[in-house]
Amino acid sequence: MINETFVASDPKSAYEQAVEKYGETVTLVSAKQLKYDDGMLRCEVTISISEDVFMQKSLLENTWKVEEKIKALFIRKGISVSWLNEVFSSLIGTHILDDEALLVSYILEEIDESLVVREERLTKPKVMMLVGPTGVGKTTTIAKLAARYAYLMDKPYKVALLNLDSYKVGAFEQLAHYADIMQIEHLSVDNADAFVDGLELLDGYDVILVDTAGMSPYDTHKLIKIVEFVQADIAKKIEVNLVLPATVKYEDMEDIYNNFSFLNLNSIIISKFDETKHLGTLLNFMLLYKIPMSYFSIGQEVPDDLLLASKEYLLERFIGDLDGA
Ligand SMILES: Nc1nc2c(ncn2[C@@H]2O[C@H](COP(=O)(O)OP(=O)(O)O)[C@@H](O)[C@H]2O)c(=O)[nH]1
Ligand SMILES: [Mg+2]
Repeated sequence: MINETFVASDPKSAYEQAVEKYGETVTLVSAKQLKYDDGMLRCEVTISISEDVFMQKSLLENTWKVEEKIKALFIRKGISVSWLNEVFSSLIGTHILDDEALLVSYILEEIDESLVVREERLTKPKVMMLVGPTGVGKTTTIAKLAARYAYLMDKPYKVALLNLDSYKVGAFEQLAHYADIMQIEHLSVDNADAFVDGLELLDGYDVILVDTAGMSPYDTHKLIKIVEFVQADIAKKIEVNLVLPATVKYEDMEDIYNNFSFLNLNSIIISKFDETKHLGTLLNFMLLYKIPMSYFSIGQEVPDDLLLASKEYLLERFIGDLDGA
């Protein structure tokens, strides 16, 4: 048998605490009233229980504590309760639930497995269109990608830029400026027919990067116009990449995604990694939507601040934030 003492202002409450913890099988050993150092009178009730009951209870309590603590940590960092509940429910009855370190690494592994990365493929000529709201970094990312493909890969690819960003004053100048520096062919078009002609003109190129009008995800008129481009009758397949900033809140990520998803997105390019150290929201979004990530933009510098999307990078940054919690 094992003894345990419960303290309360009166013996009845102390005994009730014991019953609440171990159930009706407790046996009363002693009850005494004592004056504590703070001058207050308190009752100490000692009970005994069988070793089995004691072990069961403390194991359960430890499990519950670890589980709640770790779940709360991930929730606080932006991971959704429903996703966590699913992971935790697959662990019921395992020892992982009562070991903090093991549990954290199990969750991180689950996150790792749920993320999808799109490999960089340049084996066939392609047209890459970047879409997304204004100011997310489309034009800057196009410039980085152009430099990457033209100059920074194992071999130089023939790169051209095509601009559909005719709405914003100065938009073409921004792209043309980069194109001039890199000595890369560039064109600007403002309707679907000119787009088809433009692509034909650029037929011999390995990669044609298409910059689009920055627009509000609620601007249906402009979105419909983009669809005309995407569905234009051309030989090369158009890959549509949504640029999504790591800095926006979850609801905005959903809005942006939902408003562009009808373009049949091939991948997500995540921008502005450098502007936040909290990546839980983004991670949660990627976990729930399971869209392949292709590139990460980690700053304003062209061409340096661009990385191939990697789970390791994302998780490392996330773990850094968890550790800082
Ligand atoms: N900090 C940071 N700024 C960025 C990043 N990507 C783009 N920007 C900046 O965001 C602003 C808008 O970029 P821009 O490419 O014009 O966005 P667009 O409207 O989507 O074409 C510019 O000041 C860029 O320098 C990034 O990854 N990190
Ligand atoms: Mg732009």
